[in-house]
Amino acid sequence: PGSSSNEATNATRNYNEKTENVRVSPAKLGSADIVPTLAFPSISTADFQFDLEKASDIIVEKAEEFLPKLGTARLVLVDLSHGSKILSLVKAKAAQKNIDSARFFTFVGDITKVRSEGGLHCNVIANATNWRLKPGGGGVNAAIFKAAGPDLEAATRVRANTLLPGKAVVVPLPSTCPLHNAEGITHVIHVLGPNMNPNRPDNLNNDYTKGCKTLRGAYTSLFEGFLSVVQ
Ligand code: AR6
Repeated sequence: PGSSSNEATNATRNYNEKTENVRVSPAKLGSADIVPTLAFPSISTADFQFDLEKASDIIVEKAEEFLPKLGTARLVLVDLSHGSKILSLVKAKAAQKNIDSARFFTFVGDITKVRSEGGLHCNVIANATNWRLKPGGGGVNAAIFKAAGPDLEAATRVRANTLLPGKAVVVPLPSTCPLHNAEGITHVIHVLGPNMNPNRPDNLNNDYTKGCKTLRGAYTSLFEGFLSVVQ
């Protein structure tokens, strides 16, 4: 087996045995060996204060729906710490449904450094953004715009200036972008999730009927966007 299957085995081990992430030297990963992989954060569950139980049901439901359409491509939910509640909920629910843990798994680390620091090559990453698609603001949006440098803002503007809740926009990264040349990320998919935080725009006032519909829409748009990159 080539190095990409070692990588998959390591990541699966991480999923199954709850061990620390196993590192694979990026130098060992030739681009021909790479399995198309989307790393995505849990949309709306931190700054936007969306309920974790409901969000984890939706993540698992949508992953299960899209895996058969994605060929060999993988979906990886990423969060910063081993104590992440959303990662444990999703792990447990995915295991209950017998979803293939080599193609859908969780990963602990900074989404802007999954290859260089985590040894997992993801060619596409998702961003939980804001309606203006602007850098900063905190959370994963600030981290991704910072790591990508000004190239990402410019590339985003070519595609869209604003985003509606429940929608996603696929942005190809120029090869000069540090996320592209240092991490091997060719596309960022910005996603706007539903907001339950009264201090942020478009607060849904705890309306989880609307909120769940919008979060489902957000993951549908995200995974369709990834599918369009993979095909
Ligand atoms: N790597 C991986 N996961 C991360 C990282 C990172 N570097 N940083 C945060 N997370 P959030 P939201 C996880 O708040 O709830 C922004 O300011 C985090 O632990 O980033 O959709 C935007 O501009 C959580 O699991 O996004 C919007 O205004 C997940 O990423 C607003 O926040 C999402 O947390 C969007 O809020």
